[in-house]
Amino acid sequence: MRAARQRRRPIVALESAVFTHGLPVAERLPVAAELEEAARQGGATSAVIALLDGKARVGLSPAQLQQLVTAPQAGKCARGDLGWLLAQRVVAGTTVSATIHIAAAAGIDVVATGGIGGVHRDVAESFDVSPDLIELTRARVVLVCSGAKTIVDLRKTLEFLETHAVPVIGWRTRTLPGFYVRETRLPLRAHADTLAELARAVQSYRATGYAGAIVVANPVPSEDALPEDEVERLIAESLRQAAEQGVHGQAVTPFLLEAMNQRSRGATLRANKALLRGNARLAAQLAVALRRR
Ligand code: PSU
Ligand code: MN
Repeated sequence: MRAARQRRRPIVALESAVFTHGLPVAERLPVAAELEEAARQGGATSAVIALLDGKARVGLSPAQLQQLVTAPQAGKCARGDLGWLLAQRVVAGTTVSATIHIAAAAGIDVVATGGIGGVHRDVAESFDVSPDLIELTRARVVLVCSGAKTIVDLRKTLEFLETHAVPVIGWRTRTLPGFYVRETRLPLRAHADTLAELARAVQSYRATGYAGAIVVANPVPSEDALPEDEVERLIAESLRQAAEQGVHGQAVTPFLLEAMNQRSRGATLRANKALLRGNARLAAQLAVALRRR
């Protein structure tokens, strides 16, 4: 990472809550290695962002990565937790909101993740809106993702971004991807089919003074995508199971991910890993294209 910076090589920052909370323990190190390799194939150096020993780290050594994924009680750091968790000197994975804040402060232009948080289905009662959406309005990065996490209300999430003038550009798609699903019925107002076109759009946002995030929406690779009705069924069944077992708060997402993975006999995890690799690779290619211009 330091060498890449000194040589001004393209860098892609990676979100780390996926390594502390999003993936089963046995998958974490292998997936981290796969994402590093995907970014390298795309032409960039990857830098995992996480909190270790009271510091916000940008790029981890193999030993630090090991420490992150094996920490028995790793924190999940959103933007609003940052100061507190740093002061506590705990090990924590950073969600999109904290990751893009730290990346922008470090001067990194492109960040990759699986899915952003969003507006929750029960927002009218819960008021649950992910801080990811707020931070996207003010962190100067391009964020490559495959939509939002499956359990949120995608339509409301897209409306929120539109209201706050956060651009969402489809990568070779005209609709918002639905995480495990390639297409939804939610049309996007911008889409790019080539890296040059995408890089040009990013630059024209910057040239007109836009200093927030630009979301690039990259569908899960077709080989590993799931049909929409199947995903809806998996979510409904898993939500019911979570309610029956009284799971709530921060435990809900990991519970649902595991329940869906079991019900789908591994298909959701396969799709999750495939989209993470695809996003790291596209983010790297875009970092290269932005550097060229
Ligand atoms: N997408 C997933 N699973 C996740 C996340 C995204 O499929 O666990 C993580 C990301 O780190 C994202 C965060 O930034 O969830 C949003 O969490 P919340 O809804 O608590 O804001
Ligand atoms: Mn929330």
